[in-house]
Amino acid sequence: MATDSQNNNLQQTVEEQTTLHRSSPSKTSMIHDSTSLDAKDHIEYLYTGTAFNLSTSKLVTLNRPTCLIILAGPVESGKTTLIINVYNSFQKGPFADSIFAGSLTLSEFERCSHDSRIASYREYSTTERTKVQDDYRFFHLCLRDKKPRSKKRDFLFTDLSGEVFEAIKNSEEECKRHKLLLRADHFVLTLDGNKIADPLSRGQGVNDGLMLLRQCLDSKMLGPQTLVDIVFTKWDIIKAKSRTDDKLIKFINEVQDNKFRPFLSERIERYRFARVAAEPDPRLRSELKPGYGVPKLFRRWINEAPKSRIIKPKIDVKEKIERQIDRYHL
Ligand SMILES: Nc1nc2c(ncn2[C@@H]2O[C@H](COP(=O)(O)OP(=O)(O)O)[C@@H](O)[C@H]2O)c(=O)[nH]1
Ligand SMILES: [Mg+2]
Repeated sequence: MATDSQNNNLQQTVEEQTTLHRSSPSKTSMIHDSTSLDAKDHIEYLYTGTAFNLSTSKLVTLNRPTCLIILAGPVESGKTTLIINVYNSFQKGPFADSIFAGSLTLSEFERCSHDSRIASYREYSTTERTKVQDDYRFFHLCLRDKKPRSKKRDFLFTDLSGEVFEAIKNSEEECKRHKLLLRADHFVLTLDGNKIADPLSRGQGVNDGLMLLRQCLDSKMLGPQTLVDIVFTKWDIIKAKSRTDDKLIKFINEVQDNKFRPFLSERIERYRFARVAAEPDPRLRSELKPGYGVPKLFRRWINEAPKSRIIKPKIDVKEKIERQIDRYHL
């Protein structure tokens, strides 16, 4: 159960992130005035839909069991583009057998996908870089199964800067500071396809990913039950490069079989590999479509849950609550 001071903080942050709108004496409020006494001081909270931070994410996590997906990887490895591609796929209709049922971070999705949307005006698209921030950032998606009368399910996706993971990789102390890791349902390690395509940086690209995973496991911030995905991003670049570099695909297969598998088999119950191209670069004239490999990966996140977590979510709402916002009133 959240303490009083946590509730105070939460209330304050929710208020900071909402637009407090007092209705002006317009026609509408005059109608209210004549029908209801309370309407005189009518206040509406309009949620702004920006990214959640740790406090505001409780708007979702205190409400329903929520699946937390941590996207981890170096700067520019394609973490934000991956989740934006998922959001954009839901704009077109059902995606990976799921239906979009809402999001409390809609304007954040829109803001981040803005660059991709106006790609037609530019030679190629790019996702805005995630800024280094002290607080965590989350995207929220609420989904339903395609089957009729299925329940809504909530998902939070981290949108953290690669610098955070660089620090975690290099320091046990820093790793232990990020308690959020203990709550992960899925830990998704992104390996930058652009770096791996280049013979000069591919070794380092792989080793950085291995070191990050090792640090999280050695520090016991991830446990054997955490579901881990190792994702080779920007597969369009790898494919294009492999036309002239015949060692590249062999290198990637060896990395999977000889580096990740022996290490992870001992420490993790379930891990998988994925190859995705969320936003292929049109200049490469790749045959891969935007979102290549994403549905398969996304299905794992929505269909598989860990047997247990190191930290169990605390949901203890005793009083009867009429409106969601009342949860945050003391
Ligand atoms: N060619 C190519 N570029 C991509 C792909 N996914 C992302 N990018 C680009 O890689 C850069 C970094 O992506 P971003 O998602 O911001 O990385 P993050 O720092 O890990 O969040 C951006 O310019 C993206 O447009 C992809 O599948 N193919
Ligand atoms: Mg980012």
